[in-house]
Amino acid sequence: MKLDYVTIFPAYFAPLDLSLVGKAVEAGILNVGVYDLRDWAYDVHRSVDDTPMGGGAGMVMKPEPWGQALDCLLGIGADTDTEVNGRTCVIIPSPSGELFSQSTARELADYARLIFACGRYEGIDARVAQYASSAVEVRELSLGDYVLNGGEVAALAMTEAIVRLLPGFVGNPDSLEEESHSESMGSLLEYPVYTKPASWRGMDVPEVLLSGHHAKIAAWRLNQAEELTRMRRPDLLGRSGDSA
Ligand code: JET
Repeated sequence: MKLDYVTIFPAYFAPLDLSLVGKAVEAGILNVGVYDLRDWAYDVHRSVDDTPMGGGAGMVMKPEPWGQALDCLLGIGADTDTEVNGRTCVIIPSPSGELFSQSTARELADYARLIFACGRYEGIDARVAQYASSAVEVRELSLGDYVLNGGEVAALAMTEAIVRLLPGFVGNPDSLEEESHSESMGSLLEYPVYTKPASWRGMDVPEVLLSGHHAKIAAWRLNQAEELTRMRRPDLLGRSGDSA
């Protein structure tokens, strides 16, 4: 998979060299490119923003640098073979996007190439998404109902959710199966987990976990997961397994 990030703050993506993404790059299953939008801003001040048409507060990202950046990354108008075999999706993190979820991560893990367009200020001129969607799939995606200063942190979060699903990634394949929001857990949150010591600062690990009785342990975990979900995320109950 190829992951590209277009941003006015390339330094935000330094963490990609660490952790799981860095390991995936080393393992050769991932290729990462970080691009400074200003490299495609050709006026003297290399400006990327302008006042909103129709008035209002704040600034809007100009379409021209984004158009140049996308043409370049998608190989439009060039005699190069930069188009990757398989599907490409341009992802625009946005508080106005559709909600990003585990099922979105699973869908995106099947693409050959993802291009994250990280907006700032009041957003990117709406014609940019319209233009890109004539060439490739475009998805505006939101992490949740809150506002960030730009798409960078959201792009990193989505990246981590997607990359850990790539084949040949996480060491223990079972660890992907039982966690919250995975298929096999339905739409339940993960049950509480414990490790040694059996007693710590006056608190004991639930006795059933020391019993070695696998059926009882499974029943206890399911009950805990249901209880936790009822308390913290009642919105998840009564949903089918693939929606979380
Ligand atoms: C976000 C993502 O805040 C979030 O995304 C970053 C952001 C901030 C400001 C503007 C912006 O523009 C996007 C755009 O899309 C067409 O113009 C993006 C909150 N939850 N998830």
